[in-house]
Amino acid sequence: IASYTSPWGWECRTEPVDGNPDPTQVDRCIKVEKSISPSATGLNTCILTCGPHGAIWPRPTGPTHIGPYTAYFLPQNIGQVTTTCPGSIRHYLDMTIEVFVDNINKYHPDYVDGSAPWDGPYGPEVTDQSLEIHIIVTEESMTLDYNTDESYDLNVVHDGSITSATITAPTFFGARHGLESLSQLIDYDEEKDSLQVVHSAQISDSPVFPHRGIIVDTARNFMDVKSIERTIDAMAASKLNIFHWHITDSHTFPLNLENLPDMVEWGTYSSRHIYQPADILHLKEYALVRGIYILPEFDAPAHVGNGFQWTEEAGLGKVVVCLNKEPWMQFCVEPPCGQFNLANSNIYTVLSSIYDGMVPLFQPLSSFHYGGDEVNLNCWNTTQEIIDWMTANDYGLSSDSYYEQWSIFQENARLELTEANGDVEVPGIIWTSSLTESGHADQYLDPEKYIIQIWTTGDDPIIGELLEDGFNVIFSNFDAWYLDCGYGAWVGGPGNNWCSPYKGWQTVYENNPIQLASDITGADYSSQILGGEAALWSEQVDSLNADAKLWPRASALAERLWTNPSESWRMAETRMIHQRQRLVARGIAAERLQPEWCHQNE
Ligand code: CP6
Repeated sequence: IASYTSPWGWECRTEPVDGNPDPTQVDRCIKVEKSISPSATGLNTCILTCGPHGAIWPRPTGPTHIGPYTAYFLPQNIGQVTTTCPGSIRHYLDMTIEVFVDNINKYHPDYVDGSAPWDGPYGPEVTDQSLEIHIIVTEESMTLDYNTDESYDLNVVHDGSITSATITAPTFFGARHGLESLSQLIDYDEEKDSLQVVHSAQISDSPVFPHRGIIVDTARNFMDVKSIERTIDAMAASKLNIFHWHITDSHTFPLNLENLPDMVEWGTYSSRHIYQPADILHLKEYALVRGIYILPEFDAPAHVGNGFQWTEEAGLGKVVVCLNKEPWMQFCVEPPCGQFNLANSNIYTVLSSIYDGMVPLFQPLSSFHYGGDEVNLNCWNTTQEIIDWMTANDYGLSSDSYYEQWSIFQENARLELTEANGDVEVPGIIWTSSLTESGHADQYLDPEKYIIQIWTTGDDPIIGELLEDGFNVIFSNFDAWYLDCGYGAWVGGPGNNWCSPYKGWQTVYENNPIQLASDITGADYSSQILGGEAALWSEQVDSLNADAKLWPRASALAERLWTNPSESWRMAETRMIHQRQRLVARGIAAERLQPEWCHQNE
């Protein structure tokens, strides 16, 4: 059972419910006890100052000291804010400071639509206090990629009436994380109807993994722009930095590309289920201000379908085969089936137009996701046009012949994307598939060019093979980091609605990529592990339930990837419960973790 005493005398512990034979398996409560008396000059607040890491999520990785006292202040008494930085990024720092101020206003329980009623009445212990913020950034770059230094130092001091917070970071991204941590040293105080901020803190912090993401699917069901903004807000609250956007699939193509208006004309559920170019540009900027890169995915050569029907009338022939082919189980893992028609060289005309349309919306690209998962050879080798083409070109008809053609498609896709990106090569990401298995990955894929995203379980030997072949990898194990229950919940047919086992935040938290890799290989491949992503496939998700599916479980992922703790989830439980409350304060409908009684019974 987790129990620790902070240096200043707070005892924070979790307790089993009396009499339960297995106390580790029940909902437990957080008891926080005060063992020293409040000082005359400050108030003691365990929630902000409990334990060595206060309420900061994810837990900082460097030396951290958080003092025992807090000072009241009102958001309108944020005094001086200074930024010392290259001129080109001041605009972004200003915007991220605005987000910070909005976030701390949101701690007020009566916050609505951009404002909170700070109406007091307040005594001098509140009104005489102010908060000053100083931010120092040295680098000019606004690009978030695997070389970006996201570290920051945060120093908070108090002189009697002014609490002064100084954030020093090499990059904008580090500074933003520093502000995030500062916002987590602040909370609402019920009794004074005021904010309070920790008196003194010194934090040095930087992430263990550079790739800390969520993959969101908007093809099976549409997510509106507001719900994507909320997802980005919640990611920022946990210092996640990659919004991997699985925009399209065989079901729909909801992205309106100016050079290819036919795609949405044919490929969306309705005219209301479309992302306009302006939506993408808005979200890209919205994410950047919050320290997040939007990683676009165009999944191919499988997982394509609706949207491409226009090509026949346009004289380009059939670009997708097997669309709606039945019985679908023989040709894909989930209906409607659909794969690019290898026999039609116009697939490259269309593919390069898609990339030409996408790149300007998502640029500057730090990386690109090609999908590449779940190709079903049976679709290709039962399609007469493809059989004829394979035969006419002497490619052969064996499985290996099809793998060879698939790998050529992948190489062509990479070349087209690079050309669309002004001949600038970016790291390509692909899902694990039969093309990334031993005997294929080493033959067909260059570890200098591709990062492999692993979605099978953490004990899959493919992980060891890929690492030994020199690939950099991203973990998304479906037994720990798939938060949707997946198509598995319904693909077995009507009446099959299991979601078992449900992955609690503890399961998410305990999934440790470095540990899994070393269990498989017996070696240390941590330098090839870039990080991980939680997946929210959208067969059973839309704008209304995405929040609760993602949060706070994706926050557990965030601490695994930022901190990579060696302690169990038990040591994180107090902070996790507070992080969930923080998400709720910020407007995220995060899932409840325990009864309110547990707080009120303190
Ligand atoms: N869609 C796409 C999916 C899945 C994948 N790719 C998926 C596979 C298995 C489970 C859940 C989702 N729905 N395009 C696999 C990467 Cl359990």
